[in-house]
Amino acid sequence: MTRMSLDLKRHLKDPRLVPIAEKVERGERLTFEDGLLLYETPDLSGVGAMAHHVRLRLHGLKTYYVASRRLSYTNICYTHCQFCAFQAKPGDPRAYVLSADDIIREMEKPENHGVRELHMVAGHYPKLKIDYFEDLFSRLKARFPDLHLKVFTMVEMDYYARVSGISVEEFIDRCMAAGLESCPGGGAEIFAEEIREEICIGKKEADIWLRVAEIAHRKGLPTNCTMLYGHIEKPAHRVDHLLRLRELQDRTGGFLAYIPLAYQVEDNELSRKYEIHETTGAQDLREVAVARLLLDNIPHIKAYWVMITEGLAQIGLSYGANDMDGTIIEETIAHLAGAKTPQGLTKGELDRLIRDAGFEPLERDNLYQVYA
Ligand code: V47
Repeated sequence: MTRMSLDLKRHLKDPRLVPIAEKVERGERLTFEDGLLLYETPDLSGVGAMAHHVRLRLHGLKTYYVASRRLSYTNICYTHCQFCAFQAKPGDPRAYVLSADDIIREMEKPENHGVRELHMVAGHYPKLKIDYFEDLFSRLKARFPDLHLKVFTMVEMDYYARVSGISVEEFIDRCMAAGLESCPGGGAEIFAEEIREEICIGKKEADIWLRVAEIAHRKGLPTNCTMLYGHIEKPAHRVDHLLRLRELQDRTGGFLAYIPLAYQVEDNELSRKYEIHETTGAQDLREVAVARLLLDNIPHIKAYWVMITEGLAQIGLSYGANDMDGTIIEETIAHLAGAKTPQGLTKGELDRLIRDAGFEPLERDNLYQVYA
């Protein structure tokens, strides 16, 4: 037994965690049952200590963030996700679609100078077809050659390929040729079918998300992955979700980062139908830690300050997270559903949050190369 292993076990209050700690120290893979116990144990700080051990082994104190801008080209959506407060139906006074000119004009504004990553996800609107995206990406790249284009959930790519009458493979090839460089991790929600039937009528098949991610990875298009937690799902659904991500990553290696998404309860059908409370700080920290422990093959775990608050994201850095996401500038999906955090943070603010928590802040690009 190494000295490190003695140290790690000293942090455990629940003796049932000892075999898991031994596996963590040996770098051994955790099982479905281990995952359930990590959710069930009252020993949150023990789970956190194990996750921190892995975080230190992988990244030391290094903690990344990116100068990013969020934007949604449309909020019109024909899919019915019960948890979403962002979508608008055609005819709704809030409904909008942005043209390529609108988006370029937006990115030219002084507040967007210095942005290195443009992160776009949006509604499922059948009037947008492949030529809209090819035109948008090629014009953005012509105007801002160094801007990284991180666009589409896996479900969006499936949808827009279908409405364009082409295969997902062709859709990805053409978007990549026009400038698409990576994809965000949204839209995965919870893979378990019985939960999807309740929370995302219209995108019931989890396999679509996983199948498109696999195609993207095989084409050299890196993506992130997420899980929406804190609604009607149970721990077994969360473990199942994480292990399905791990299994795909074993085969492709294409996931860069995992982001646990805390369900925001306001102004959506799901919280009108069920009595659902906001996630607690303990729940949020446990999600970060369990992910770090189960997802042994995904390099980066984000503490997403928008959904769990800046303060908790700082603590999340000691529970397994090594990435604070980014500056964002204007966030709508979480804020329309009740998030009380700022719309964006400056690089200086992110730097201070990370440093104050005892970690080393590093500005990265989308592929985790650090800017000097
Ligand atoms: O796709 C929608 C989810 C996602 C709610 O890849 C909700 O770097 C909580 O994907 N409460 C958008 N979640 C956010 C997202 C993301 C965030 C940060 C980083 C990255 C990344 C990706 O949020 C949506 C959907 O899955 N969502 N409504 C809600 N009420």
